[in-house]
Amino acid sequence: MSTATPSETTVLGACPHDCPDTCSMLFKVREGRVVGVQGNAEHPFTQGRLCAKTNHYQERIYHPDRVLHPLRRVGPKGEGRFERISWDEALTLIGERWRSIIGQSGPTAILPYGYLGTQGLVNGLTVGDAFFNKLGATVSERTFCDSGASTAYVMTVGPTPGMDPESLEHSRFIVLWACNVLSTNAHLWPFIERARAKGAKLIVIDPARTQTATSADQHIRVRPGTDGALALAMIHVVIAEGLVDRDYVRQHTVGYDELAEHVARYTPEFAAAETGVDAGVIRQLARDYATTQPSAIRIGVAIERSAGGGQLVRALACLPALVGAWRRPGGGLLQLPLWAFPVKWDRLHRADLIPPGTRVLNQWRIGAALTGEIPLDPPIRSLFVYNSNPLVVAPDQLRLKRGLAREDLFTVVSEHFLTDTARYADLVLPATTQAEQHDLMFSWGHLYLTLNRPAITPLGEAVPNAELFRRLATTMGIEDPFFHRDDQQILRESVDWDHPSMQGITMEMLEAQGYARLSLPSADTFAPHAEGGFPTPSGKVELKASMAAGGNFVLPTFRQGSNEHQDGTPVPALPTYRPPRESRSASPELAARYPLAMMSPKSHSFLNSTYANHRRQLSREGEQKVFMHASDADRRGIASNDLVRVHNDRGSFVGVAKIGEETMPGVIIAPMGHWMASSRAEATPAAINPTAFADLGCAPSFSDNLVEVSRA
Ligand SMILES: Nc1nc2c(c(=O)[nH]1)N[C@H]1C(S)=C(S)[C@@H](COP(=O)(O)OP(=O)(O)OC[C@H]3O[C@@H](n4cnc5c(=O)[nH]c(N)nc54)[C@H](O)[C@@H]3O)O[C@H]1N2
Ligand SMILES: Nc1nc2c(c(=O)[nH]1)N[C@H]1C(S)=C(S)[C@@H](COP(=O)(O)OP(=O)(O)OC[C@H]3O[C@@H](n4cnc5c(=O)[nH]c(N)nc54)[C@H](O)[C@@H]3O)O[C@H]1N2
Ligand SMILES: [Mo]
Repeated sequence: MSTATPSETTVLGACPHDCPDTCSMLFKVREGRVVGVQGNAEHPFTQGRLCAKTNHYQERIYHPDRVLHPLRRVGPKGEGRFERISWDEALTLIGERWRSIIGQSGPTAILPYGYLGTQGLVNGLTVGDAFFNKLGATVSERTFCDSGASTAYVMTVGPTPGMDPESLEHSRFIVLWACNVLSTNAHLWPFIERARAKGAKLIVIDPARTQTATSADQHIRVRPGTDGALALAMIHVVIAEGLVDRDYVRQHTVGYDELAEHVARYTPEFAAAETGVDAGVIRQLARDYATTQPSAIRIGVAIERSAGGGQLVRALACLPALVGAWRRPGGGLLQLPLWAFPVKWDRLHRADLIPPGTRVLNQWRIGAALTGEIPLDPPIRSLFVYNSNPLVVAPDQLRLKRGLAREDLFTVVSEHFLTDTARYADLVLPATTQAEQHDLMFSWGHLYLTLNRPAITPLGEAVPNAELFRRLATTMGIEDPFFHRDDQQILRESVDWDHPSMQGITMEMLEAQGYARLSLPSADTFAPHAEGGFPTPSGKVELKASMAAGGNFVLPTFRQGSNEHQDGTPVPALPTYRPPRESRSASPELAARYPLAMMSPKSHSFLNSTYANHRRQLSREGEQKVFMHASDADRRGIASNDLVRVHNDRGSFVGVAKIGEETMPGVIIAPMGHWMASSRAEATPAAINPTAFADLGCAPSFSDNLVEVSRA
């Protein structure tokens, strides 16, 4: 803690959010109160800036609607009427209900549901896993985010950090593919700009004309979910025109000959018909990408969200090896630098405690699981939600709402606010914000560990998630000291401090400086695969993937345990185009009824559904928008600012039409994040999103979604 003025102190913190940037955040504290926050100017990635979401983080801490005490429902489910009770009463109630449910139905009748409300190693993704595994609850499979792309990436290049994001500054040709950097990864932008100042060209591939796209040198608009055809046509051109780095391919890849034969069919003309991109543009893109070295591809999480999303990422992971982009700093593929962090995931989630044979339920299926449409024996009798707002982030909203309304379902939600989901709870438990808790953050967008120190004492009776699970362990009579470790102990035991990439990094140094770069070469010299050395079974880039032989699987990072749950679905060993499941070519009958493709990307001012109840962010975002192209709007007699109903067989929601060039013909965009409670007709895009998985890693398929729009 360093003193700024006699009355004001600055506490080194870290942004808690599920975002690649994981900013080093300074809390300004006066008389025990956070009076402001700011980005840490010393942090090489944060560079003194926060974002539209977190610039006023103190407004979240002291928001008048914050839940600060345990609450018990007094009205009907969903109405949101609660009375204050004590922690003792709340825990006693949970203990009684769970013991009775376990006695009658067994522990799998309890379903945990958590995601990334906060991202730290102490209070984040895995905070409840050990407890629920010990209890024997149903295992919640979490494939919300990047599970498909990660599976494809690991199948091709292995779990490598890949490019250092900061080394983008040395790139000469940068492709942002399904990635809205200026909104979702804003602190990467300065590195891109530095590269451009040195002459680099920036290409954005996105159906939407985002701010990122308008800031680029070239914007290539593809129909959602057809990118696989484009990527494979790029490989086709690179090979057909002799632009392959033969030396690199010979030394560091396997399966080249088979790939070359396989992609013969994916001509630019084929891709043009699928994507809507001119064949000449595709040829030029491939040539420039291959010949302007070092070239870099940055993929967004949105890349995976269609039936062929996994195979698309397979193709994209092949490209840098084919053109030798990995040879130099600034070349290669940027996916999740998360792979660089030596986190001891097994010590966090303790999959070893899962009783053999325990059932697994994917989080996308929660609606159908709660309503019984997925037959479960025993049925789910209790739901425990933390770090997540499933009513807004999971698909199948209407079914989930029905499931949550079940009188016999005992639902507990740990939250900052009475979210849509929390309104259906029997008990709501108050959670601390980042200013009130201790944590250590990895990042999935840069190579720094960041420590968050508590700036203030918890408000009201709020507790950090880690404390919540210590209390629950006591309630359920779990005495094993593992479940009663304090935050410092958890924090120390979550990282492999002896790992080479932790050399020179100590807790003391983190406490003094707030962050530390992993012990890796500097971004100016970091070219991890200049000499190959890929962490795949063959040690090479697997253009033909040996891991495909095992069928579809979910990486342990997204599902506790290992790959024993491979479902045997055949996975092509060579990257293969698959059109969107909901498209004219794959489902003509559906496309006749629902001719428009919908995407629901991130909102600029919200973080998923977080901040969608803050006046500042809500007034900036406005109400739910539905972007349409004029050609689609005219045909339907829709004018800008008309209320429109977006619908398909799964459901509907209402939004305000915005007509213009933000989107392309045939595609509508409904940004995600608004709460049901503040939406018209109490529904959001989640009401019509599909529950179908993408081809790899059980990823969502939100960009593979046909709809119709009419005036409301
Ligand atoms: N402001 C803000 N920042 C965030 C978040 C947030 O909610 N708000 N969420 C955080 C999280 S959890 C994540 S996972 C990341 C996500 O980061 P991104 O992946 O960058 O986010 P999205 O907005 O979902 O999608 C990016 C772009 O992909 C486009 N897109 C969608 N489908 C396709 C497709 O099939 N092909 C192509 N070529 N483009 C497509 C969309 O139009 C969108 O402009 O952002 C993180 N950062
Ligand atoms: N339509 C559509 N749906 C999507 C996506 C999309 O692009 N489009 N993106 C998907 C992706 S990539 C992701 S990552 C998921 C995100 O899904 P979630 O991780 O569920 O995201 P949030 O909506 O931010 O919900 C997090 C909740 O946790 C609460 N919270 C914050 N901190 C704490 C804490 O310390 N303790 C507790 N107990 N609670 C806390 C917040 O108040 C918030 O309500 O959504 C997925 N769903
Ligand atoms: Mo995400």
